[in-house]
Order: sequence, then C-alpha cells, then structure tokens
Amino acid sequence: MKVLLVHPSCLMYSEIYLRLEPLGLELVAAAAREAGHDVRVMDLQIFKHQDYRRELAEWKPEAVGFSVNYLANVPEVIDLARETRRLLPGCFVFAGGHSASFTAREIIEHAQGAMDCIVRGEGESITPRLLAQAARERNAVGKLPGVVTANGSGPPPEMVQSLDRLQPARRLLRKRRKYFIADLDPCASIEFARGCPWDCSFCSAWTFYGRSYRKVSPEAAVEDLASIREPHAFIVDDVAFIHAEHGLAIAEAVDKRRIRKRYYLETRGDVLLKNKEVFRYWRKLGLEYMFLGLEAIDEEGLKLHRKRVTLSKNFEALEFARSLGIFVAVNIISDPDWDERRFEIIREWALSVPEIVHLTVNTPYPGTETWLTESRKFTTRDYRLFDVQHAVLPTRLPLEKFYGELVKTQQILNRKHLGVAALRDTFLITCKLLAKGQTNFLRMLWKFNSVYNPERQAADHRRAVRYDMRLPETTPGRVVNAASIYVHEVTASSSAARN
Ligand code: B12
Ligand code: SF4
Repeated sequence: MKVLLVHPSCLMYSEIYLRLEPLGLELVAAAAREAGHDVRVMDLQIFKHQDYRRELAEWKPEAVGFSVNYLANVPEVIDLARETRRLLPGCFVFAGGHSASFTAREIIEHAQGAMDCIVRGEGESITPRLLAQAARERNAVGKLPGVVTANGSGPPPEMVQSLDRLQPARRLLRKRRKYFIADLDPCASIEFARGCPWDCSFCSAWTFYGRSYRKVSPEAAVEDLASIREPHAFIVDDVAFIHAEHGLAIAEAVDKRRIRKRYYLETRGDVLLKNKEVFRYWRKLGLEYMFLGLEAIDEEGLKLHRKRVTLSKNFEALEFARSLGIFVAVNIISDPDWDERRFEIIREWALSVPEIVHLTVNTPYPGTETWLTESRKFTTRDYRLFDVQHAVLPTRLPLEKFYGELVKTQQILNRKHLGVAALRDTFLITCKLLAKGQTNFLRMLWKFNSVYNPERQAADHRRAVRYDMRLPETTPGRVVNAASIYVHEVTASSSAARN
C-alpha cells in the first residue's frame, strides 16, 4: 500500500521557539515499512497545505494517517481528512496520537465519514495490522485493539512488547535541517524511555501510558543515537533519567562510542537531585539545556498541580543545575484567575533568576484529571484555543487585560534572553550557525512580536467555531467517568518506577 503519514501545522508556541521532528510518526512509518508498505512522511510544520494537496494529486496514496498529539490541531486534521476524502474517495484515512486517543469518538463524528478510524495508544504494533485489515476488509478494522470507528471499537490498545524493536524512520523526513530548539540548530529527537510514574493533575502522560514506565535498552539507545546525523539531540522522555543506572549505562555507551553531540532534555527537580552523578556525566557528554517543569513558585500551587515535590527541592535543583553550567528553562503555569499583582510577582521572580522562564496558561486537557474537574467551567469549546497560550477558563481580569498581562510578562522574559543584549552575547553562535546555512535560531530571535500579541489572542476567541469539543459526562458535584481517562490499561508497575 502507498501510505502517507502526516503531522499537522505548527502551533503558536512552536512558531517561535522550536520545531521538533515528529518522532512518533517516524516510528509508525518504520513499522509500516517493515510490513512492506511504501511510506512517505509529510510534516506540515514545514510544508504547506498546498504541498499536501499536491502530494495527494501526484502520488495518490492509498492510506493517509494523521498524527494528533495536540488538541489544537484537531480542526485542521478533520478538515484535511474531509478534503482527502473528497479528492481521493477510496483512500483509507486514519489518525492516532495523544489527543486523538482521548477524543477518538468525537473526531470520528466531526469528520462525518471522512475519517475511517482513530488508533488509540501506541502506533507501532497496531499500524501494520490495521493497514493489512484495511486492504482486506475495511469494514472490519473496528475489531482491532485500540481502533475506534463509527460502527464500533475494538478491545483496549496493546502496548509494544519492546521499545528496542524499531528505530524511527528518520530518513523519510524531508528538510530535516528545519528542526531546532534554541541554538541547537539543526536538532534531531530521540527517546530513551516512555511513560511517567507520577500523576500530576494537569498532565496526561500517565493516563496515556497507563502509569507505566518503560526503557529503551542502553544498546538500542546508543545505536539509535549513533545513527543520527545532526550534531544536536532533543531527548523526548517526559522525565529523563528517572533510574540512575539506566542513565549511566547509556552515558557510558555514548562515551565508549565517542559520540559527541549537544543535548536538551526534560526532567524533574527531585530526579535531578536524586541522580546528580548521572546529570554530571551527561553534562560532560554535552548536555546543554534542561527543562524543569517547576509549574509554580508557591507550595499551594505545587499542591494544586499534585507535583509531589516541595518548593525547596525545586529551588535546590535549580542551584545544582546552575552549578553544572547547564542552561535551565522552567515553566510556570499561569492561572486565568490571576490578577495584575500575580503576574507582577512572576515577572519580579523571573527577572531575579538566570533561568529561561516560560509562562503557559492552565488548560485542562482531555485525559487529565483537571479536565474531569474543571471542564464544566470552560468559556469556549474551540479546540484551537487549547494550546496553553489561550485562556479557556473564566479570567478574573477582563480577557483583553489578561492577555495584556500574559504577553507583557512573556515579552519581558523573552527580552531577557533573546533581546539585543542577549543577541550580542550569542553573536558568535549566530555567526557559526549562519556559516553552516542554519537560520532557524536567528529567525527565532526576531519573531516574538509577530506571534504574541494580546489583540491577536483575544481575537482568536471571536473566530467562528465549526467543531465543538465534547465535555466529559458528569453529574453535579460528582465525576462519573473517571476510570475512562486511561488509554492503555494500568499495569502493576506504576508508581514503584519512581524509585
Ligand atoms: C516534543 C514534544 C512537543 C513539541 C512538539 C514536537 C512535535 N513535532 O510533535 C512541542 C515542544 C512543540 C510541544 C508542545 C506542547 N506539548 Co508536547 N510533547 C512533546 C513530547 C516531549 C515528545 C513527543 C514525542 O516525540 N514523543 C515520542 C513519540 C514516540 O511518541 P508519540 O509522539 O506520542 O507517538 C506515539 C503515539 O502517540 C502514536 N502516534 C502518534 N502519532 C500517530 C499517528 C498515527 C497515524 C498513529 C496510528 C499513531 C500515532 O504512536 C506513536 C508511537 O507509539 C511529548 C511527551 C512524550 N514523551 O511523548 C509531549 C506531549 C505530546 N506534549 C503535550 C502537551 C500537553 C504539549 C503542549 C500543549 C503543552 C506543553 N506541555 O508544552 C504544547 C502544545 C503546543 C501548543 N502550542 O499547543 C502532551 C500531550 C497531552 C495530550 N495531548 O493529551 C505530552 C504527552 C506531554 C505531557 N507529558 O503531557 N510538545
Ligand atoms: S512528572 Fe511530568 S510527565 Fe509526569 S505526570 Fe507530572 S507533568 Fe506529567
């Protein structure tokens, strides 16, 4: 079968700071190729919708699969599915990924016959079976594990047996030089572990993977890393190096193979403090940037998000990361309930620390606990606004004023790192990148004001909404559907993996 796998367009945040390769789609592509299919990948973060249409017209794929990790992409993917159905009526159209898994049935309904099915959960092992079944008897795909169709759904999705089996089909991605994060330009992505043993209330990593935490073996991890041509790598693990021995074993193997790259990873403050020697070793190997999801700078906020970490531990972690000479980026979740004073406190704090501080907006996502408890308060059901840069819950300040404060804060934080003074400091880096023909980093430095602006954000709320997000079933005061938030079923391991 000729199979086209598609990643939707950039969302607001990734219009500026980063653009990362769609690793999940590359794994699905690798699985489909192994099963003998002719596979192409198109990333609309880089290509345009007209390129997609041209691909349909010229290559005429027999199956198109969309990746829907982000809720804000749902309308775009539904529209693309409908257009695909119109242009290639016989083409088998499907989608998968995080958000698609949590909203499968509603996507099928919105698409009105244009989406043959949604694949819930991990895509590697089911996709070859799905394509085989679609070729044989399309109407029967709804019997497969994790597959949801208009006429019914199969049993729960199955997890892949081993994360070592497949390497992402990276070479299928066109224009790889477009992927970057900060000055790691160009940058590839790599996965060392999957899932998360914590259970933060605003996050769906644990509900998607049924609280499991699985690791790629050090041998397979280093093999994959060695095959990457880019000089930089973004480690996609939700929480990197939870288990010291795993992080050390990969580090030793990387050292032995003399692989030299610069790295970006995400982890938690308590993991960093528990496994200091691992991060020290990775620093030696080229770890340059670390993202720590602080989320709040007060105990109350941490408790609210159920981070299961104390404020003092988080601040100690920042100190330790600084001592290693790692650039740390932290995220703070702003709440629609904030007034000017709360924004002011964050600005003061953010300017007093050397870290790169990002500010997102508290957004209950399907698959999270806050979605079950907060969604009845939503002021909008427009999927496009669920991108952590818009307020979807009632704001204490008038909406325009809230965006004014949010953007003002983001602007100040942006200037702290990417303004003229910072550019002077990064002049050499910029020149080196330009000499190699890499312009992503430089473009990022000047783009802020064209993307972030309070009027644009407020105006986004006035756009016509064609697809309304569905709310969870609730009875007043009591959530009735809590167990259904898991995509993969819970296994015995769960939180024990934290240690
Ligand atoms: C890199 C990344 C990004 C990049 C985007 C990269 C990209 N091009 O996709 C950036 C930084 C832009 C980003 C932003 C955000 N992200 Co993000 N991101 C990730 C991250 C760290 C890695 C993604 C990845 O490559 N994973 C590895 C691959 C192997 O897994 P995968 O993509 O999930 O693919 C598997 C399945 O989902 C499925 N699958 C995927 N696509 C398809 C397609 C088909 C056809 C099929 C059959 C199957 C399938 O099969 C794959 C193999 O098993 C994940 C966390 C994680 N570890 O996954 C979060 C994650 C996906 N992000 C998340 C979120 C919430 C966001 C943000 C909303 C907020 C935030 N945390 O910053 C923003 C959204 C941006 C916006 N403005 O709206 C959530 C998703 C939650 C959800 N939708 O329910 C995750 C899971 C993080 C988390 N812990 O909650 N993100
Ligand atoms: S530790 Fe990170 S990945 Fe894990 S549940 Fe919390 S926010 Fe999600």
